[in-house]
Amino acid sequence: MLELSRRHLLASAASLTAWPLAARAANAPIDLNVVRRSIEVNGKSASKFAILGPDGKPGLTLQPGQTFRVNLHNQINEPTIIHWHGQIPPWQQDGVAWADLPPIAAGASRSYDYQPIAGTFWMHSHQGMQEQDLMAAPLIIRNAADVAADRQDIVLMLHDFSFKSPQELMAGLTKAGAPSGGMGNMGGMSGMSGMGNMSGMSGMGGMSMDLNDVKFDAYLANDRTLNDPDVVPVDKSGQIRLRIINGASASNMWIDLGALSGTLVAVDGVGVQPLTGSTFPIAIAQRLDILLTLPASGAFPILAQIEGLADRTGIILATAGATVPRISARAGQNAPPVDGSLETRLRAAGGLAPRAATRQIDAVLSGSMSPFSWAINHATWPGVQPMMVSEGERVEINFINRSMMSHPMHLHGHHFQVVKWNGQTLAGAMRDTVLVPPMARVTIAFDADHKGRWLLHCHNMYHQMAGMMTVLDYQGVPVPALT
Ligand SMILES: [Cu+2]
Repeated sequence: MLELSRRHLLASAASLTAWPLAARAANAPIDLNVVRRSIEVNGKSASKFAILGPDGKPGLTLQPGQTFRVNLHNQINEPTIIHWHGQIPPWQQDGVAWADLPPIAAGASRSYDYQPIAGTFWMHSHQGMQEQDLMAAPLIIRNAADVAADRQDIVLMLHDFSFKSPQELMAGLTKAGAPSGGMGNMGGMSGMSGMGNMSGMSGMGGMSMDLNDVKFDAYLANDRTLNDPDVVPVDKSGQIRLRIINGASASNMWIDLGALSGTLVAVDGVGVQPLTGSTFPIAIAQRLDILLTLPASGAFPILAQIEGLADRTGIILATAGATVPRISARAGQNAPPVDGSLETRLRAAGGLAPRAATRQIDAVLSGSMSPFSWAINHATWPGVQPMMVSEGERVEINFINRSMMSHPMHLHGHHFQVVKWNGQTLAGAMRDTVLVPPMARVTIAFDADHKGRWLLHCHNMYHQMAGMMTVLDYQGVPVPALT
């Protein structure tokens, strides 16, 4: 067995039982490279980042039984660190820099070695605002069932894109009242998209709901726009597992399967009870695994439209010889805000064991667009009071959103269950990121069984940068000071 080449194993792929053995035998470290690259978007070139796998393409796919044994090489001229979003490594390997655990210096490398969790995950920079400059990529961990299924795996990685630097975009937001590049769509539901739209969506105490912070130049699906989309070859009547990742820094979206109907089987890499549909919301940093059965031959656009806007992106699945339609990057009308319509219908495939919470923690989400300031429990990073838990506890965090914007809240190092939504009790999805709508109250529960220090933050990168981040600490774990 030890002598068998990987090629040989793949050739005898029918011998599925060989996988775990192969993993134990081989599993040499895998090289991941953080690089600067030039990318062409709508005919214009831009210098952005990428995380390249051993095949030279963005992202990494591990086969069943493979350990996450990675040598991460920083090949850019500034420090970086990559977070394995949704995975649960030892906390020191989580891809977050601390006072005594600095980021990876330019030209340096760092090694990682942990048992990965199967599913659709992703990886992105947790350093500065590099994530907005496309330092984000798929991290797919396949399991034995994926290998056994006669099903094509297709990854749809979504991004929001600007030719401007994230620093310029952030400056546009923090300069009070500045119209440049920032202060986008306030309301968005009125049919007028773009800057300074203050109408629509009132009815919440006369206040207006804020949707899009930043006005982007384009939205990418697998690094391309609908003007030159990724056309993925598929089989006639093919079976597909679509792995959708919202890697955008500040854009919630709606997935539109068009004429197809899909079965949602997992969110954030974790199984849910199957749910059939053709449109699904996906908040920043979330993932959707959707099973598709193609009717026969043809071309099948899979689109993602930005909430509050007409802008959209997507890929096209096409059987051999099918005519690929040209699809406008603007839809006929603006998309509604991403809301709880999916979340409240989701049920975990295997949720937490029934148990009363032994610790309740409130997390008040507050802030505004003008001045641009966002906080958790009225504190901004790093001037925060750590949330403390003890190993073995059942913890509930109550997100209480007192702002007019939704916040995709991400907890590192745990999968939590959505158990309450505006007072309604749920046996909801297991997730790592939940969208808390404006003025909503959402409760998540998790078992405190991964000792360490873990970030809890809004995954809207501009909110996070404005300070909407805190930390969950376990009693008895020695941790560095926050500043
Ligand atoms: Cu936020």
